[in-house]
Amino acid sequence: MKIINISNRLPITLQRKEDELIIRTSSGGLVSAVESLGDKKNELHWVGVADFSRVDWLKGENQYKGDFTLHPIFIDEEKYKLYYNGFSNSVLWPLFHYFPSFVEYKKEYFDAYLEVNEDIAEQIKFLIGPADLVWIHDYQLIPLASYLRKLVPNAKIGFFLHIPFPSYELIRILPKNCRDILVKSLLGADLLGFHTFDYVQHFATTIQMIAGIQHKNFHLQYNGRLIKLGSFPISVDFNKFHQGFDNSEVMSERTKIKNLYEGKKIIFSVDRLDYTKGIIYRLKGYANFLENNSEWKEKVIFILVAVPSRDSIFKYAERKEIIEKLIGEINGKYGNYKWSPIVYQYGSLDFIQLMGLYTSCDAALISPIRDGMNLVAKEYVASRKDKHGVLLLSDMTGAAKELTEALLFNPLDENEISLHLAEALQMDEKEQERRIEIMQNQISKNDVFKWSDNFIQQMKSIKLNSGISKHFDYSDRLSVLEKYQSSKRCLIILDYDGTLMELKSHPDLATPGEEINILLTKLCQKNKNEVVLISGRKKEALESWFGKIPLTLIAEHGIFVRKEEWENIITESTPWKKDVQNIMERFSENCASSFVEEKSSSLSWHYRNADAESGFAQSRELINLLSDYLISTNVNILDGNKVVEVKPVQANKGEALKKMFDFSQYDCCICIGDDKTDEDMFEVVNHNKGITLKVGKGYSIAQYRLDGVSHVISFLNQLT
Ligand code: ADQ
Repeated sequence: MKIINISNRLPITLQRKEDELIIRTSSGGLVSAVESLGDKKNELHWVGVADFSRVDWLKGENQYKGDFTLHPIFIDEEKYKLYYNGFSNSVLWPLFHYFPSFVEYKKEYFDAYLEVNEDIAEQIKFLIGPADLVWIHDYQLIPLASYLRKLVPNAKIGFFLHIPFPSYELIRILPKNCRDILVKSLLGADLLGFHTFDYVQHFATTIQMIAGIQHKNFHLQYNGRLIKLGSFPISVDFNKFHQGFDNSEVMSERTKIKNLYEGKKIIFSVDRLDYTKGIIYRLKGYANFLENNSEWKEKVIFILVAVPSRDSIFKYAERKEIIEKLIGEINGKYGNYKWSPIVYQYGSLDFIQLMGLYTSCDAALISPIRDGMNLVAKEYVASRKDKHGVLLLSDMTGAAKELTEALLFNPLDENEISLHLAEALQMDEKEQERRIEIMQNQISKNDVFKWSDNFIQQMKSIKLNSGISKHFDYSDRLSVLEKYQSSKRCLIILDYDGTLMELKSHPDLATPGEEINILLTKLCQKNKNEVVLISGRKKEALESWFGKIPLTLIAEHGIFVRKEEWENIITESTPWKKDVQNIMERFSENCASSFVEEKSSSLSWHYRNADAESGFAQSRELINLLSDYLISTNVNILDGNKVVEVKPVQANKGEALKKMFDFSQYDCCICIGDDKTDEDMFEVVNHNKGITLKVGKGYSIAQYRLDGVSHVISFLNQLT
């Protein structure tokens, strides 16, 4: 089996020095995490865009001795700029980090972005075998899964987003065509991973608002496939940073730093120079601290290291200027010729230097305005084998969800930063130890190897063709008929609309004809049969159509049941109904040809006859509004096929069947339905070893699939 890792960058750099080519392997957490997945059974491959020429690669590739088979993708330089600096980093990056005013959308950026993703898919499609796992990383490659899905329909594909997935309100800022393509194309994957549950939740809401797809336990059904959403908080190589404390070079670096700043407390921060990292507010917070705590004059030093990043993009270059000016101002205002309160380095650190700083500082000040996770925070905690030091962490980072023993703060609040700095510098050692220990426990148990292993295990458990019920062919029909004939008691459960009757433009038009009445009557005449008709319809409709046939009737998705007399099996009150009806009526007024259907315990807003686009748009607004309005009520908002339905949670076809029937009394059970709500009864019937049949297309957990209503009728006729 191959694990094919795909990210924007390869895990190497290849540089030409005069006539010589030098390959260096990268040593970040992601690289080691993926490396750790390799063994005799798993071949490791890495696909990424080359930042070197094809000629250099051909000359230099055999110098690479790492664990991956590398597949550089060569892309025209101009197109790459539009894809990378353009759409990826001037649209997606700011938008997903809640900087909408920094977004510079251009159509040519988006076009290039799609083209590069399509190119990558074309170039690697031959690589993917039936047993292989494809793991795509990050926002530069959002559309890749769907391009690959078209080319290799059975590929097992996972996608992990390293940055936040923002609220739908941000996503809707993008032009409609662009946001629809982006979000739907993620559904080409089988597994979608995010750092935190917030991001998972945001994605789930977005996909419902954009594509009308509702999740069930964070599983989505799309194009006949099941897609799983999950939270996989990335982490660091805990042991590398923890054991690094005792590395002799790190020890000597630490001693040097401590000697250099003897008698002073050290505050440290390190990040890429990026506007999302909150460096300006961090500096202002520190200035506020100096202003209000003059006793710390000459007794504290802030070492701020920023690594150059995307500096050809204006917003980044601009930020650098502002930051450097501010540092000058703070040093000028608070410092003197013997002491600069800020020591600034614009450049990279190697591992020894980074560890030297992590392990010699008294506090790490990490203040992103938004950050998907933030690994610096976890590295810092892991490195403190001495259990000293204080972590000050922005509560806008993914890491803040796990590192709750940090001093958490709002990164935009200079005053809070200042107060926390004062607290950190005075914190006694016992308290430091207590906090660090709890956080180290958390990180060591959930290190980056566990992260990658979890993701891959989840991918391995993806069942191909799940949700694709088997076509009910001649031999299946025969074996079901045989089972039916040899049975002593048979429970036959039938949905109505879309199963026994074609869907009509208005519910009132779907009156059953003579043929159905005769068929149902015949089925009931066989003594061994118990025939159940289960529907979302009102009891009055079922009674008027089928009242004379000795069926068990279940109306309103299980609220009312008629064996002999009608009975209300769910007696929950519905105090929300009047208000929901008013809301729905308002939507009907605004959306021509839509209408409200009222049932005893539920309400539906139908937009089947409305203009498709505005009907859908209005339905999103309605769902949004109802979700807020009904937040602590015991109801389900069902995003159905051109209908939004509000019903009590207990009104569920599966639950009704469980309540009404003891399945062990039957040696045969046949259940047929077409709609999302029928999946609840399929679940119960499958569990009780019955036979389930889905009518029409779409995801289903039913065992078999029938093409349409006429096939249902012909099969039922065979039973009689
Ligand atoms: P980044 O935005 O790059 O990552 P982060 O998670 O903090 O942010 O990772 C930065 C890495 O670079 C750390 O390993 C750190 O040690 C290193 N680093 C930073 N400054 C450095 C310097 N001056 N010299 C040397 N090394 C330096 C993106 C997302 C994050 C997410 C990660 C992983 O934005 O939210 O946590 O991916 O998914």
